[in-house]
Amino acid sequence: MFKWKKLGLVAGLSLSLIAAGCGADDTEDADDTADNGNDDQAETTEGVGEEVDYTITGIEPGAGITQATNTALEDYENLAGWHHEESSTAAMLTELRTAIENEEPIIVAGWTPHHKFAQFDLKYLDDPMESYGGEEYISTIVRDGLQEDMPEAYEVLDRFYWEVEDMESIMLAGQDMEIEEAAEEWVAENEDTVAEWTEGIDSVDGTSIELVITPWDSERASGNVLRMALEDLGYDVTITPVDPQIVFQAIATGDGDASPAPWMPYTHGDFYAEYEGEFEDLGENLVGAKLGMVVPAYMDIDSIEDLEPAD
Ligand code: PBE
Repeated sequence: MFKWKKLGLVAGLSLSLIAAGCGADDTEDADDTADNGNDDQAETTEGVGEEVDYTITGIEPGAGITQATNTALEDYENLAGWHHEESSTAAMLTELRTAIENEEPIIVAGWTPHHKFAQFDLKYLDDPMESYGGEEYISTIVRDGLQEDMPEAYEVLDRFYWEVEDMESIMLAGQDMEIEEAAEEWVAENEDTVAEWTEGIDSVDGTSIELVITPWDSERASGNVLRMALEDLGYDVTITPVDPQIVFQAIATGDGDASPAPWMPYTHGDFYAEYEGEFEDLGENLVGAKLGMVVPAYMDIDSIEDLEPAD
């Protein structure tokens, strides 16, 4: 369908414009028109789609962004016949790095905050259908009753708030060391910020608290920073990484005490809705998060809408 729209535009160009230098493309488009788009040999060869084998390189099946990418494949008619390769964040990052080293095209499921934006020159493709939502925030949720049971921890969790750059700096440092260590360094260098979360709150005597996170570096960063803030007050902190859906289940059932991991309102919105009313939402701990299709900046494509269908 998209192809016909494009051909229509080409046909609408004035002859003088065509004569002025769109020659090479027009020859191929003319061929496509002539064979009704049914001939394999007449496919355009310079399209980004063909170059990336009509594939979006994705991550873990349980991630919110994996759902969003599947939604995009349904929302955009021009992605007909495209394939979403689900794998793991590590595999996606390896493929991204390899592509960039060879200056090859690649389209990945990507998100902010993430260190890949500090390491590589990347851009988000426009998403006019908003298949990936818009701007996201990350929320802190706690189990019902936490305020009564652990008022000191509740207060820290309620105050916990930081910036995209903070989280990203830990993720980046975590490339060369354990993320726990990177978080410890960040805490040492940002005492004032951490003090805003803990100042004036009474200490406790080894009370156990369980933080539930998702298994990505972004939440390993926030989880470990929170762990240190709570340990500073005398808590004995356990961090449990699980899939996004299980985060909500754990907090709703009280198996876990608190989580700084929900990406909202879109990424984990379905899971949130499933357990809504069974946990307490303490609001944003970070704003300016984002998801989408991400490509190296050298690629000559700006919108998901401009990708060509595979069939
Ligand atoms: N992420 C990172 C997760 C949440 C944090 C964007 C990969 C997800 O898609 O669920």
